[in-house]
Amino acid sequence: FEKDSCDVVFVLGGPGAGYGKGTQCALLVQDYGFVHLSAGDLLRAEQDRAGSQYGDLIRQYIKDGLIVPQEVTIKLLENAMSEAYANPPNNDAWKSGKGRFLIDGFPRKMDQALMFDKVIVQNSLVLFFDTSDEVMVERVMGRAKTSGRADDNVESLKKRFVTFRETSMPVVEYYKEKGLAVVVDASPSTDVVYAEVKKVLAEKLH
Ligand code: UP5
Ligand code: MG
Repeated sequence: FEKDSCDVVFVLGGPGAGYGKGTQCALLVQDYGFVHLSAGDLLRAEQDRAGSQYGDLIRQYIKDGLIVPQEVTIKLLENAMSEAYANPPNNDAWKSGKGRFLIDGFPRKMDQALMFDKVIVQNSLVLFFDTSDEVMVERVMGRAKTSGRADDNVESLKKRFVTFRETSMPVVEYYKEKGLAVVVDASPSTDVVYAEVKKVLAEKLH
């Protein structure tokens, strides 16, 4: 696909379930015509795909709260982006011929960020959801009752916290230094958070 004609917004937030990335992305898709790609969802789908050579590897990394090697995730994203260009959504944003993507839960490690910039698109914006550990634990444990996710439990969550602090926060700092990151407080209710998201994005999106 045409790499110049593409807007990408990365959506990042704390260690696992809790910052409501997925929830906010669904709202943004409705209002702005983004195609939403969740790196975690793509990895879970690949893990469950019959015949995938990466299934066991992905399962182990996710359970341990570790970042799956970047080649796997970038390949899945690239495929999904190509697919969106082949079957674009029928909305104003895409009619202009420009692709618009929300990439949720990625990049979580510096090597992914640098590789995405190099092989896919540069100067993506980052929407960073910030909140306390307490809020996050409460939300993930709420979701755990119904999510069926192998990493929605206290043990995996602890590991995801460590990975977030040590591995993913430097990525957020990197984009902040480049003036490409906006921070939103994800502690209030979904509506309040979303109002703030729209405000900060309006200033950055064209
Ligand atoms: N909720 C949300 N917002 C709320 C609000 N404002 N008020 C009250 N409740 C709110 O939300 C979680 C829960 O909170 C929901 O029940 C919601 O109702 C409530 P959700 O929108 O699901 O949160 P989200 O941030 O999307 O959480 P998610 O679990 O998807 O984030 P993670 O970042 O942990 O998970 P992800 O799927 O991105 O990654 C999982 C694993 O995949 C990683 O740990 C890693 O092992 C692997 N991975 C990679 O290796 N590489 C990648 O690039 C990406 C992932
Ligand atoms: Mg999610």
